[in-house]
Amino acid sequence: MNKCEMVQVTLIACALLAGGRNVTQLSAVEAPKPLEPVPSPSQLKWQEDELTVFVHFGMNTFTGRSTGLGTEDPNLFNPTNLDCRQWVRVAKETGFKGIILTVKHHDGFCLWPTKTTEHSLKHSPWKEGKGDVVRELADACKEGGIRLGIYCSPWDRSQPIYDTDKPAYGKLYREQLTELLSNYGEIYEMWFDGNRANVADWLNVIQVVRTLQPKAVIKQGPRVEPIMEDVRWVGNPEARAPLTCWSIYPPPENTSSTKRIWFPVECDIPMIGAWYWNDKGPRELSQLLDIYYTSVGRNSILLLNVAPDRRGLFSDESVTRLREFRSALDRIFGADLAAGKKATASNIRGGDMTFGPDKVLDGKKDTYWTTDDNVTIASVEVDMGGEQEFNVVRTEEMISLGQRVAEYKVEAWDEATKGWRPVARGTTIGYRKLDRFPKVKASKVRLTIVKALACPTIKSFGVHLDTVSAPESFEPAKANAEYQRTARPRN
Ligand code: FUL
Repeated sequence: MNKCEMVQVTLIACALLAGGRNVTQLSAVEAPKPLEPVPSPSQLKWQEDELTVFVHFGMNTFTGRSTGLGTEDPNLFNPTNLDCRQWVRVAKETGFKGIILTVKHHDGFCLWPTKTTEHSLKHSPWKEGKGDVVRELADACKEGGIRLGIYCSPWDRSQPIYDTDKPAYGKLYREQLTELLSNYGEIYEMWFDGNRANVADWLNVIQVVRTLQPKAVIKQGPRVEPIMEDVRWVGNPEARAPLTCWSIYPPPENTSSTKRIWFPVECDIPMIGAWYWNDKGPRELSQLLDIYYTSVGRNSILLLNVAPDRRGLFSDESVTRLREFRSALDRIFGADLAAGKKATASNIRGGDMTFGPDKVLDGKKDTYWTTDDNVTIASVEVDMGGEQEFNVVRTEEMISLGQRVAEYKVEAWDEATKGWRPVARGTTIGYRKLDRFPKVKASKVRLTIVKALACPTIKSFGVHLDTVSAPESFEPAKANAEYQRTARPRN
């Protein structure tokens, strides 16, 4: 049914209900107006990817350094069995939607036969200098239905002019980007690194991306004002988004008069390797799950680094771990105890079931429950039709209409006391908020929006049982932990 037909059906139903009385008052209920800022179509698609793979591969893979010097001999680059199709196959099979490759890291060694420098695989023994890793990955991605992203470090230690002639380096860098963004098909994310970036003519750098890849999202590298990028770094090495995570920037509680933009948070972390391959094994599954909860589960996305080994392949251990991760996520989120169950709400916009509470349980991404414009405190109650055990709730806003919720709580019905018992409370929701808590048994759950910038628009509410995460992960102190500056990354 299209929108027009839906309106007609609503009108007919209302007319029937009203028994023909006062027909002039009957009108289709208008959807809430978007609350600016809202995501661009590319930002929305990016957020919906949820999981993407970071591939740090290049000279460092062979030297064991995490930051190369720029003077390495190109002869060192010699993967024995490079197969980008394997990366893509594994990414696809395990539910990742994009791959971002370090086509040039700080050492300046280029993984494509660039015209801009001799410091590239043209002078390596791999495929007798005739290879092009970016081409191989681009082709594999196209074939496999995975989106391709590019990391090309602004900092380049192989260029003597890097510090001495910033504008000249800026020109060379823009030429590199022009090659990369013109010759390899659609790029979904241009990933800039802030580390010692040369910001000469940064506006022009951004302009190159906008012109050549208008649909790409740009990840902020160096912090240059005004902000022209689309996505920002989470700001810590643990892939731990803050509990209060606004995609609105500056956040609503900030009184700054700067125009607010949609500027969502990206979390990145190595699953294996210290970004680059280092002969150590991958993280434990329980750690990966914790990372998922603190990134995707806190209104962010996860860009998980899988370092290929010196053969140019994801190691067997990496592949196994990624498969375990996928099957754990399927086990936890594949079954939703609330799906399709009975829901009631304290307020329904205009009394129109187009915006009814059942919409949070229908599994559709274009329907939502919402309230009248003046109602910002409201609740939805789900009757699961019998007692269920659960330890996770999943709440999602319809972010195409803006991020609205500033505070919420979740309660479970306690049969013994015949009252509601709190199980989780939080501030922002955004694209997805996951709350873990010690297991409870209940037949009914209630989500209450306590504070919102405008009428809440809730796309989904799910109730899950996670039997895979480590038991301590459900303890409030761990489940709700914020990033501590003293915390050290594993690698
Ligand atoms: C950092 C770099 O310095 C690291 O080597 C790595 O590439 C990481 C993703 O970004 O800024």
